[in-house]
Order: sequence, then structure tokens, then C-alpha cells
Amino acid sequence: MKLRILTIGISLNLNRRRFLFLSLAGATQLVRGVTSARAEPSLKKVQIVMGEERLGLVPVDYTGLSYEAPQLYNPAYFSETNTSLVEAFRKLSSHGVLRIGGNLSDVTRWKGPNGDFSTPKQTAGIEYGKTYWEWKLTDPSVRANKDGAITPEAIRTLGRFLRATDWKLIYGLNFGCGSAERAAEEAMYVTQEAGDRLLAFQVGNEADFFGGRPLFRQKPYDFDQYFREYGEFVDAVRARIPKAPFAGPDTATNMDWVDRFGQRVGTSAVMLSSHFYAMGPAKDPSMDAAFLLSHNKRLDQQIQQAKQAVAHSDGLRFRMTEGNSCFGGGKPGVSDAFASALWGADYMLTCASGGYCGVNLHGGGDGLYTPIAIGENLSTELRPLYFGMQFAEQFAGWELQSCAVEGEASEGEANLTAFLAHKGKERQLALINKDGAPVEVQLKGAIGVHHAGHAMRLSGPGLDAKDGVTLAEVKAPSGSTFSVNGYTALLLRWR
Ligand code: BDP
Repeated sequence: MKLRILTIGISLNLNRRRFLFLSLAGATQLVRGVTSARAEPSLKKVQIVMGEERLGLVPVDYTGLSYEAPQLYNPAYFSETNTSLVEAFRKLSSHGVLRIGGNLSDVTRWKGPNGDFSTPKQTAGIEYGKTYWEWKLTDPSVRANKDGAITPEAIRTLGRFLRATDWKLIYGLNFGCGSAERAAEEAMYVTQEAGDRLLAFQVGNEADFFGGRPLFRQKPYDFDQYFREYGEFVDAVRARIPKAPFAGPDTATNMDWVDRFGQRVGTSAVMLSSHFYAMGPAKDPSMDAAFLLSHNKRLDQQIQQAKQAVAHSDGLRFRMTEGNSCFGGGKPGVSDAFASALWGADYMLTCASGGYCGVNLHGGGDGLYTPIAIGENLSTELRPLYFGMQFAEQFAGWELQSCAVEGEASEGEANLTAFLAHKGKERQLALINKDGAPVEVQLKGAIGVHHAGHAMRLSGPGLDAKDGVTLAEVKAPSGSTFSVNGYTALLLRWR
């Protein structure tokens, strides 16, 4: 029988009944084989085998959220007095990272004691920015006041919010239509108020797309020009705050810029960054839950490129600072439903296995893909994706180790990923079944000897369910062979 093994960008034909798939990262495995000729598909079976490779420590501040910058036009939002939001952040991660940026960050206004640094370019940018759809990712009061501004007061409350949540900050400066002088004043307030919670400033959101935005830059807009202008912003900010930390280049898709940025900045930046949307545009009908939950080759590619950029740099790490399930605002019934939770759990753990030092999922307001939405009367609403992120967050502070998913090809294709980690003497294993049918799992080697003492399950009433998604403790399976239900993620822990 001919079997197909799919690895990242490589496919092979083998004449073996059993096959083994090992991803390049070593921890994320998909089992794929030809569908059996039998009419009735039998229960798919896989074996989980511990590997030898150490994939690195998942930083405690791995989990992050990303928001559009004008959310700061309402100082009451990121505020310690917004207690339900503080609680939602704390329950998501005890040490997360809040990133401020997005398309709107390049069309924001800053109003400090010296005025709003108005220039014809900034005025035109802000005016045009009012037509952007991303205002949906801000709270209703901001949406109703697009002429607002980021003020020292908003930065003050943001600082208190960071202390109340124990989160850190990545702050995007307006590079699209703002100026270096403005950036320097704004950055001074951010530094004062965020203190040691400030991880980095970023200069512009997705500047690799600026060439197509005449209000920002003229075509062609290449890396050299970007890097020169980035340097001007950095110099202006550092003239006031000599040790101001910077990250970049925060590109939409261009990983070549990330590589070159890493080579050029040396140790004068603290981190490399780019974005990732798993699919899109949202309007394309083929962008659905099945596509979202299938193996994503673009992600394999970004992971490889990020590894290369990190290797070429002077010891910098890579963070995915903005992304989500589907660009163009998200896919209704997918980005806001249980499918996004399964995707989010798997995506975050895949990136961690690929060496990313963090992932910030984008959202805000009542956007489709937001993990935390604004509910009735400005209450905080936890969306399905939030629980998928909480699932992955269980690995923060844990050391990832490779593991393999081996499958019986005759049983048909299983779409199950596995992630293994340890912390001291404790060990944990995540099994994410991204297919509707249950999969019989057999744990081999050391993980099969003792029964897990603790288990958590991420589940929902259906892939398109918007309510009823939970991450809850469940009884751990009593043997080393058990079934993982369709569309379920299971976390087992051994103490
Ligand atoms: C990214 C932008 C962000 C958008 C997102 C999307 O930075 O502001 O909201 O795309 O398309 O490129 O959903």
C-alpha cells in the first residue's frame, strides 16, 4: 500500500504500513495517511511517543493580547477601575504582554501639554483613518469620537492597569503619519508611567505595506528606507530616554525585513517581531473552520524564517506581536466560535515549539476574532478564543520537549497534535484533536507508565458554538490507552 507522509513542505511516498510524522519543530505532529478503502471508517488510532529534543522554555510572559491604539482615547478602558477587564487579563495570564498597535495606530492623534504635533500629513492621515473598519475593535465611546486623542491621562491609567494585571507593554508609535518629535514626547510619558513594565516600543504597524499607502509613504518603500526612518524615531526617543527599548520591524508578512532588521540592529533592539493571520481574507468563502483547523504551511514557513532571523541576529528572540484566525476582521461563525479556541490552543503551542518568545492575539471592541469583547453596558465578555489561549497558557514557564504522533495508516487520517513539556518533576501533555471523530490515543514510553493525576479539557457544544465553550478540570483517563473526543483538547499532567 502506498502511504503519504506530509511534513513541512516535503511529501514522500513510502511502502510501509506504519508511518511516523515528525515536524521540523519536533513537537507538533500531524498524522496523515491515505483513507482506508473500507466503507465504515474505524476509530483512528495514534501512539504518542516521547522524543529526545529539548524545544526550549516557554517564557512566563508568552501569552499576549493586541489592541488598536485609539482604544487609549478612552482612558477608562485600560484602567485599574475597569475591574472586570483586569480580572479577565489576570485569569488569562499572570504575566502577559499587552501590545498596542494595529492599523489605527498609524492614524492616531497624541495630545500632550505641547499640543498635538499637528502637521498637514498627520491631519490628512487622521482624517482618512476615520474610514477604517478597525474602529469596530474599539469600545463604543471611542468609535463615537474618532476625533479623540491619546493623552498623558490615558497613559497614566494604562500604567496602573499594567500594575493591576501584572502585564507588560509593547507600545506602537505612530509612524504612518506621525513625527519623530511627537513620538519622543509620547514615549516619555509611556516610559514614566509603564516603568519596568515597558517591554518595547515599536515604530509603525506593518510598514512593509506602507508603499501602497500614499498618505504614509511613496512607492517603492523598501527596507533600507524603513530602517533609516526607524533610526530617526529611535534617535529622537533616545535623546530623551537613552535606554528606551525597541522591537521591530512588526511587519505584516515580510520575514525578509525581520531577518535584515535582526542583522542591522545588533543589540540596540530587544526583540524581533512580525504578524500572522492564519487565513483570509474573511470575504473568501473557502476560508472556513475546516481550513482553519487543517495544517497551515504558511505557519511552518514563518517558523522557519523566524528561526533563521533569530540565528542571524545578535541573540534576539522573535515574538508574533499581532495576529489571529482570519484577517479582514475575522470570519463569522469561525473566528468568534469554538473553532477559534481549538485553533488558538494549537497555534500558540505550535509557535512556542517553534521557539517564539510570545504570541499576541489581536482584538478589542466587539470584533469577531477578539478573545475579550465588550458586552452589554461595557461589561467584559470572554469569547471562545479566550479559553483556547488559557489552554496554551498552561505551558508558560514549562520546558517543551519533542514528541511524536505515530498513526496506523489503515485507520485513516487523524488531525491530532501533541505537545509535551516538563517543569521540575512534573510533566504535561496536550492532545488537540482538530477533527470531528474521536481518536484512540496510546501513550508510549515514560508517559505511558504512570497514569496522569490531573486533566483539563477544552470543549464546546460544536465548532460553530459561541456559548458553552469551557476549559475545565476533568477526571484523568485511568489507562495509557484512551479516546480523545472529536474537536477536543485535553491536557494531562503528571506530578
Ligand atoms: C492587520 C492590521 C489590523 C487589522 C487586521 C485584519 O494590523 O489592524 O485589524 O490586519 O485584517 O493587518 O483583521
